[in-house]
Amino acid sequence: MPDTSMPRQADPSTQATELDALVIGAGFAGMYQLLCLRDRLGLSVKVLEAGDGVGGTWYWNRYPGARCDSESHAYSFYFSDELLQEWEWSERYPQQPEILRYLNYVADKFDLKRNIAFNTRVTSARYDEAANRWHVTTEAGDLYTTKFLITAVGCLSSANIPNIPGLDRFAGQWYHTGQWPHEGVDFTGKRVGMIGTGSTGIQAAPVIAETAAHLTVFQRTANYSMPAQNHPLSTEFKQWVKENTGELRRMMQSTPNGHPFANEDRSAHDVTPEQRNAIYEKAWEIGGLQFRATFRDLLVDKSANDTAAEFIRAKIRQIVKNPETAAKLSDIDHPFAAKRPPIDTFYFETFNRDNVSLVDIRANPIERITASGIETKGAEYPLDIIVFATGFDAMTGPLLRMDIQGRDGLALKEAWNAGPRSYLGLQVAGFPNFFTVTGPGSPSVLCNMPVAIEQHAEWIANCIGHMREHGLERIEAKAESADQWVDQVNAAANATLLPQAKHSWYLGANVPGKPRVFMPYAGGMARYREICADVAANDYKGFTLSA
Ligand code: N01
Repeated sequence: MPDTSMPRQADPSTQATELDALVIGAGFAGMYQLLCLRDRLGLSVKVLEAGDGVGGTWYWNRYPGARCDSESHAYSFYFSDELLQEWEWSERYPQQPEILRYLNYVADKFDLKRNIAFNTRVTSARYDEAANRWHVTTEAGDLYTTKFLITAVGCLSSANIPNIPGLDRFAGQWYHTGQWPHEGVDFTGKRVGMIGTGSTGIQAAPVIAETAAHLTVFQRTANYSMPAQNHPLSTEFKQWVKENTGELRRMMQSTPNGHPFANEDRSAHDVTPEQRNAIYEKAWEIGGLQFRATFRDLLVDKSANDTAAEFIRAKIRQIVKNPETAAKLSDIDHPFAAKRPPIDTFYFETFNRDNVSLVDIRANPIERITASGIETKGAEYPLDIIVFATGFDAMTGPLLRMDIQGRDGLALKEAWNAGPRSYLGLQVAGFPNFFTVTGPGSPSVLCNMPVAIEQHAEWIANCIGHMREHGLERIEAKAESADQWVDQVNAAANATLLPQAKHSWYLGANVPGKPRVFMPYAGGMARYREICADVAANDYKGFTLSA
């Protein structure tokens, strides 16, 4: 269960470690940022990582069924041809243990671990203007000072555990999927309650149901999901990937979502209903996120979107045998893909099992947790284990849980009290020499993450390289550039149906009290890449650089 102990205070006599760059987090982002800064620029770099191994999201999210929804050959680093030739994925969608093995392989191959301090959680970072240095403190009281501070803390790493009255009195076990015990959880013969039906809950339910005596799924918002159609990869496919890495890289860098497939250039209204149905049927058979790419207007035209939404609702009603359960599962209140679309392996089929039931907590909300289970309006559910698949305080949560203070003691929490304001999702005005890899305002979670991460880490390294070449010591986003960028982020979101999902974590709507701001940049990764390149080519316009 989560550790809620207080951080220790820094001992003022502790000697600070001096660095050129300090990176927080050792997932995909922190590892590659380290490599770029250490091996390409020759900087002294340290990565501080709270876990006892590399992996970031894949280190923490060990829940049953955890699997990536990008295809394995795309969910890879593309910076090293040698690595691409060496590594072979076993399945179309890689499972968490395989991704963790991959990241350890990368860390060992590039000798990254020697510059990573594990079990080291950063608690605060303060900018000292006179010295142009950041002072970073860890939970254990270690001190670092660094010229550049780079967060690579992930977008989905701050667990959202709902404040349901009575949880402290629950006599059974409870877990959040994003803080899953390394030794696993034995569900055999247990009555399990799972709250949450996002990508995580949808992946976990079928696996938990295999061993639990009974699984009760507590659903607040019904969700779309498409079959992953996962399968082992053939030798021929693995060979094809190795022979086509250049083309795959080019494609992923030129598509809006960073996947190696393009959106079809046709409207859902260009075809007859029969043709459309056949297209959806084929995409359903292929499985995965390609379903979203069947027509170019699914995310921008509600009537086009309705055709996909209704196809999936009909599939749910077809798969789920109990009509009442099918009705609850298909009563979806938002456009298809306006929330991140989950992909699953037999999620809806799971509700045909005798040991699985669904509770609609929109109609009958959870009132409390008792010593013996969950009480909703009008019913009691005795449980041995509660699984919170309730998601994350996304994008801003991992940054704001650290005490980050920029120029004149400005706290990031204060700067962002009405929602995140960042230039390109890379830098915040008032926080010199501070970069956020895949920060709010960048495409990040709307993109295949390794593609977004490689672009950010390289951009940041190139920027620091440029500063060194030109004798520049400080870079800071201008406030007006951040304001204009926030307007562009809002405009990009408003040109789509994405803001119509009222309960989405893209909007911060899943965390009570969080400002409702659409956080990721929805203008597409390819467009964003061009904007960032243009900024760099024009003397880092929008930033103030000084010697
Ligand atoms: O989290 P979520 P997630 N009472 O926020 C419910 C990535 N990911 O961990 O919709 C009751 O999507 C909440 O209900 P509602 C991926 O980007 C990727 O599932 O707010 N219920 C919702 O049903 C994904 O989008 C992969 O009404 C509460 C659920 O909990 C992101 O992570 C796999 C509640 C949370 O869904 C997050 O996914 C897994 C409350 N108080 C995750 N609070 C792959 O690569 C929340 N909920 C495949």
